[in-house]
Amino acid sequence: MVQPTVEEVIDAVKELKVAHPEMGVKKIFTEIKGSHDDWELSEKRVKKIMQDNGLVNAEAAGKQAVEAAAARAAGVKVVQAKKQTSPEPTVPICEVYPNGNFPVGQIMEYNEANGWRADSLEKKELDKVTDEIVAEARHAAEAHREVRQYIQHYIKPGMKMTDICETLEAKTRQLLGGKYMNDGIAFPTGCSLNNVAAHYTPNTGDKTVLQTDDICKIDFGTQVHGRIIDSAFTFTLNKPRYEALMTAVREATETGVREAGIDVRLGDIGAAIQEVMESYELEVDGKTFPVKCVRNLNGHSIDRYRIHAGKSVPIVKGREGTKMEEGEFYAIETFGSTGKGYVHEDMECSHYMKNFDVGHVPLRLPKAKELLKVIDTNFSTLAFCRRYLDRLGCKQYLMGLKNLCDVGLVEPYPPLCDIKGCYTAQYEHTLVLRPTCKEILSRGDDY
Ligand SMILES: [Co+2]
Repeated sequence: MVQPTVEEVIDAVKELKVAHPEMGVKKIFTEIKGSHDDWELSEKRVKKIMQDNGLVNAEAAGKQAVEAAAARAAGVKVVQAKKQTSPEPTVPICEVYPNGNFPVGQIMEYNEANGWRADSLEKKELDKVTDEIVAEARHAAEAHREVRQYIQHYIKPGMKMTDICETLEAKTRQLLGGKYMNDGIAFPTGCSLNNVAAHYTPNTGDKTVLQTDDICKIDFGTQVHGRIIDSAFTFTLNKPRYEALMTAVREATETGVREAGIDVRLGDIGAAIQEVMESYELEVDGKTFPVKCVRNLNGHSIDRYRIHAGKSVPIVKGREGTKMEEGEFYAIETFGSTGKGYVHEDMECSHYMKNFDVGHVPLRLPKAKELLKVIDTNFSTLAFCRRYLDRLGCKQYLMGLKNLCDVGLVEPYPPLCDIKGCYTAQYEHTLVLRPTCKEILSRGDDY
């Protein structure tokens, strides 16, 4: 008989916990004795070692053991997780989840026709193959949740929009920074106000201040290795005034999220969204307005480093017969308006993005060449705004930028506005159509 070391006992316990996380002390002791008949070991000692090493709590110990075993198999040292700070998050997300087990989004089962996928062995195998990609998106999603809950507490009446955006972006950089393109920022922080539905972020020098009666769409993106989370909510300092409009849009987006699925026709999703959205009205300053879908805005498929990957998800009924497919990522976003329900480009442009498909274009203007190099290095095909160029130290770049737009290398995305005096709201989630289930990556306890 030999006396096993503490480490040997821990290893034996963990091995059992991997397969049977629910196993208690008594059973574990019996099992160990069974497989190590030369060990001189008492149940009391096993119990003590388990207690001392946090292996008693069945679920936690099981999960810990699974992670440790997986890490050992991969030759990785298990790193101690840091705790996120609150109410202001300051710890990089990768240090809170050092073993890469980022929080899973909300899981929704597919409807009847695809119900079989949840239990299909083949689909489960496929799920494992794509798990690494999904893990990157979950990493970005966790940053999104932390940043948005922080900014909601940070915003106070009288703040400049510039301050709100820069604080939000600095927080993303802190939580994702260092390793990823533009420090994990996927696109500029939208903070479109009132009749402006999308694509407004202040340019340098913009002194716009958030007013109590403003209704602001905070639309920002995070990304890890190009896996983008595109998610938005509506913010106001006067909730009672806009409650009905915000509820309409939140419910409309939820409808889109619920309807999305493999083989679902995009047009059918639009019809379902419209029905919910347009069942609401908003009474404001003694006048009643029907809530309309903004019919020329839509959700979209997302690909790596590509915010709009080609498929659009309409938010009104139509004839779009294209279907969603397995493995696709989608941003489901809806916009409600008390105006025309139609947006046009207006105001100074702040958003720009390199055209994903365009190849080499010869440039004559040295300023344009110089700027293109900055864009390729810092943003690649991710969207950026003028403030990002300013903070990189670019000077007098507007001519060069115009040239890049003129030759089609870069696309400008000006603010999108409904008629003056109206109000618009937006909610948006990013989801992935996994082989076995739908995962709402950006789901949080706020929306
Ligand atoms: Co979007």
